[in-house]
Amino acid sequence: MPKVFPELHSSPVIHKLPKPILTKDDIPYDAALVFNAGVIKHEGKYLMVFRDDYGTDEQSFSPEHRFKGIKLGIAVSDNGIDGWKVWEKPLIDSVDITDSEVQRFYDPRITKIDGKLYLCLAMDTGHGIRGCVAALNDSLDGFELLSVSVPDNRNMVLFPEKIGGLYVRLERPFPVYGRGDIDRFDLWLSKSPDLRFWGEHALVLGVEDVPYVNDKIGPAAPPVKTEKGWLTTFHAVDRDKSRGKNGWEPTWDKRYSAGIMLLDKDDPSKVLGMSKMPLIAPDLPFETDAGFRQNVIFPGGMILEDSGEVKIYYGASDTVECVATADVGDLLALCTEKR
Ligand code: M1P
Repeated sequence: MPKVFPELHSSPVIHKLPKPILTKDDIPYDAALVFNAGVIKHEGKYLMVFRDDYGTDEQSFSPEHRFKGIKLGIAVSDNGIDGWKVWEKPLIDSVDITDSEVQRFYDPRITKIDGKLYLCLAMDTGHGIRGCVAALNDSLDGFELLSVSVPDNRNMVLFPEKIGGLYVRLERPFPVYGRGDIDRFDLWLSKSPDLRFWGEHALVLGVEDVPYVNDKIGPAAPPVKTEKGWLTTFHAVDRDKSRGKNGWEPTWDKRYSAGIMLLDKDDPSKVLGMSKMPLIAPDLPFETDAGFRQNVIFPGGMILEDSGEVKIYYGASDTVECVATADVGDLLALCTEKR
């Protein structure tokens, strides 16, 4: 495993907005932590599905409170940056889940395929963490689960079109045996004829392939198509001595940054190139020194504008939702440069 880099910085090609774009103060119902959103362009607006999580104290994590009131909410903006209007009613509230096996849905990612909106969700259950693919209702007030993986798997993202006649997703199973004594989770791909049955599983990127990671990686935002191939972010975790606090606990040894790579247009299990250093690292004060769980950058949405600007949406410190921008040419250059 690579040595740990004491400091990581965002790439110079990244322009972070200096303040979060959505926080609990913007939510018209009870909210504590608003983060890890999926974002897409839809009907001329920007549509965000965000996670609104636990309270911030130890009692909220106790077995009797832990999964209560965890919601997925919807927000819409004209420009994808500000003026987010949050819907009065969440898309789902964990208190309304009727299946006693299911505890909560979280970390939504959203993709449009052939004009239809799909969500990928993590689902905590009584028997492990499962990855879901779901069809969002046209009225955006509910979803139908199309497939639910076996445990443990999460961080799924769908490609926005079929490739070679099949739907494709990236995902992050969690192997607990055979990969050493810390997490060591890798990024995988599966294919499906109908979004229900998944197969042809292939390893895309191993944790040891990323020079600034010593713990785990996982898919982040759904890939975007460019003339050179599929551009996609991933979250990348390195562990060291304490890096700030984790909720009410004084220490937290993980740091989450975002990497970027380019996948082959016709065979996205093939990595054509990858930036050797992080694309986005925690480096603003509210990312490093504040928030519920410090030093966490967790992208869930990426939009390529006609102008070549790329908007990357990310949760910071498991507390707020943020956006950064970059030029698509610069992102491609990062993935192909030889350094
Ligand atoms: O707290 C950081 C992140 O931890 C988990 O991410 P993963 O196990 O995929 O690396 C998730 O709970 C995620 O929501 C959270 O932001």
